Amino acid sequence: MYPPSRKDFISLTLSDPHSHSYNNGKHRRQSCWRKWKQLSRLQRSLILFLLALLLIFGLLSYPSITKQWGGLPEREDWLELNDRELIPLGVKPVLGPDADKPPAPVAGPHVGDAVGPDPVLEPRGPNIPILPKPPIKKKSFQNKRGPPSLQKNGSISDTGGREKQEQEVVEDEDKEKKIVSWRGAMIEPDQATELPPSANDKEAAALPAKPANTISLEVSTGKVDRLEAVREAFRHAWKGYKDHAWGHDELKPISKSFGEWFGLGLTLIDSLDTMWILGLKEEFGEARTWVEKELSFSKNVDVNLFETTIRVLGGLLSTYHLTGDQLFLDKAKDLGSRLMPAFKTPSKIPFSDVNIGKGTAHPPRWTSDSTLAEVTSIQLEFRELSRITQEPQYQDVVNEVMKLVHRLPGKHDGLVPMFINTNSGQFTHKGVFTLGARADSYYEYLLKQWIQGGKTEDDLLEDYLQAVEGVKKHLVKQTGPSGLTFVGELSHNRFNAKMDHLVCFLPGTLALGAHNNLPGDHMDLAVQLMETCHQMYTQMETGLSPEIAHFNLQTSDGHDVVVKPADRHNLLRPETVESLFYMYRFTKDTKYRDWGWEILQNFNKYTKVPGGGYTSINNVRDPVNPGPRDKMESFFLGETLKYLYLLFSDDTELLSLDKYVFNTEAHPLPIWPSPPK
Ligand code: DMJ
Repeated sequence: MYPPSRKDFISLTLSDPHSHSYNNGKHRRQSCWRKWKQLSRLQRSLILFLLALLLIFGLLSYPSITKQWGGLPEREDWLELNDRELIPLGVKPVLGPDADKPPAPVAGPHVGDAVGPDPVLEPRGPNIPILPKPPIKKKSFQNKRGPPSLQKNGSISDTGGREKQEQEVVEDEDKEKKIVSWRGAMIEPDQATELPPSANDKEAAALPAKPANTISLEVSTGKVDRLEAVREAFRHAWKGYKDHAWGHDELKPISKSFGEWFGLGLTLIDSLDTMWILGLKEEFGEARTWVEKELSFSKNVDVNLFETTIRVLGGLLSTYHLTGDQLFLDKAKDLGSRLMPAFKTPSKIPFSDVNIGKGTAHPPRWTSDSTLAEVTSIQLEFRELSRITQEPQYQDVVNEVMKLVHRLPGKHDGLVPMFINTNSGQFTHKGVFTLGARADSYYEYLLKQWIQGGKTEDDLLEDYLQAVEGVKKHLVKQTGPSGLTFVGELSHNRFNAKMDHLVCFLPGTLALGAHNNLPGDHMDLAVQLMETCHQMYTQMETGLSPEIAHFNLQTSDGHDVVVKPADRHNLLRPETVESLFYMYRFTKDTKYRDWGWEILQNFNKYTKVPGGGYTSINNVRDPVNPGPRDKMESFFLGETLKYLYLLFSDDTELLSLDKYVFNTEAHPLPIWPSPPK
């Protein structure tokens, strides 16, 4: 049930059916006065005192109440709110003499004739957040990575040379309300994001602002060492983490502080295998020392089963496989056993949260449901833990979940609802189907478990194939203006042309399936969706994708992609570069590399923080003031930079997709050898 809207609330308060006539009002006022006079002086003083108190509280709380009202749609963003204001693509910031004029009307299904002023254009404080990058300290790099089988001599670079001078984000935007998004994207209110002005700031402020699309990006493979550019980005991110958040979960790069989620050094563990793959030995060495000396799971803390499994358990297992270092396996075993209480539920569908110190587990405070993607995307890691330790209990509990979901009624041509109840083991909130938040990695893990296990588990394959058919039948549509293929959502038989950036994992997964001999039309769909995910970046003024895009189904002229104000943020997510990596590996079409290269450059331009770290931003439509959010998600190092590196690497034996399967946090796990016949 939605909370009442501000309009409803006001009309409820003001409209009293018994007070419409003037006379009635007059009589009521007179009788009120008589009653007031009958009260004792003490009673009257008390009432007046209370009224004064109420007035003061009302005045004090007014700004926060209005802010909360403003924030309601964001909190509900997966729940299909259709009344948000939309920003059509192509409406660019108007600078210069036309700045005062309203933007031209834009046609499209979500935008009426009279489009109000673009919220992006609202006046803000001083702009120009971009500064020239300080000179880069060149580091010598030893090209050795991975276990002996992965270590190669010789150049792994595309080319020599250096990246063009980058520019960085240094200034904060207006602060936004707290919203909760998905998968590690707990978006907090911006904190202390303003940096002290420096001489450089002043210099930069004098520069004219350039929208992203006027800056020519270096897309040729001939001039730039793209692999070194990824390493440089990683070193920069790591420097911020090391200087200000060492051993903590996440860096807040603007305020030069840290955020704690589970208190497990999330960024450090998520980054371990990336450092190994990128050949950053020094950084890897210091992180290993921290794992050895400081990392302890014996602490009274509630962790989210899914997030801890994909990031920490997955990170430890993958690092163990790459390095052969027993330390990481010991830590993985310790953590795995501490997560097991989550599965002690009446239905065997695990609870979302576990206290790894106390050995207790519970669902979220407000429900006994678990999220479907969460309970079905921990299998690769638990199954691998069992294989490597020869202790079957981990595999048993997660296989049980898959078996239950496999035979559960309530699917729609293979599509699953977003929630499942831990008591009854039944789907709840039925009728809403998405490939985005809360369901995404269910589909990904069907295919990947099948591949991990040597393509023998038929139920997994059957569910995957059926789901892809369901996606094609119910969720895939084309935009009116240019025929872009996208995956929308279904809500009680009503189609919603909305696609989360999270869905951009799908081209990669479909391509992986086709590579494993699944139907060829999966690859056709992958190619089309990859194009759409690319467009979600290129059609934005910063060249970075919003968190959610809406698509125009009308066969009129107009824009294909529409972004609502609440969805304009970018959290440094990996899904598009992940899919670009798969697409390049399987097609060798260099356009995919060029697309990834553009994304890296735009991350450098709009999200790189001087001194160290990258930050999520508030507004991909505003290249002048993208609005740093002061948070670097662990998956930026764990996934985004890793996939970019693998995309640019010519070494296809570096994590061959016939030998490894990547978990949903980009941690490679081995495909199991087939049992001897
Ligand atoms: C990561 O934690 C994983 O990729 C997950 O599957 C989805 N969300 C984030 C990245 O966007």
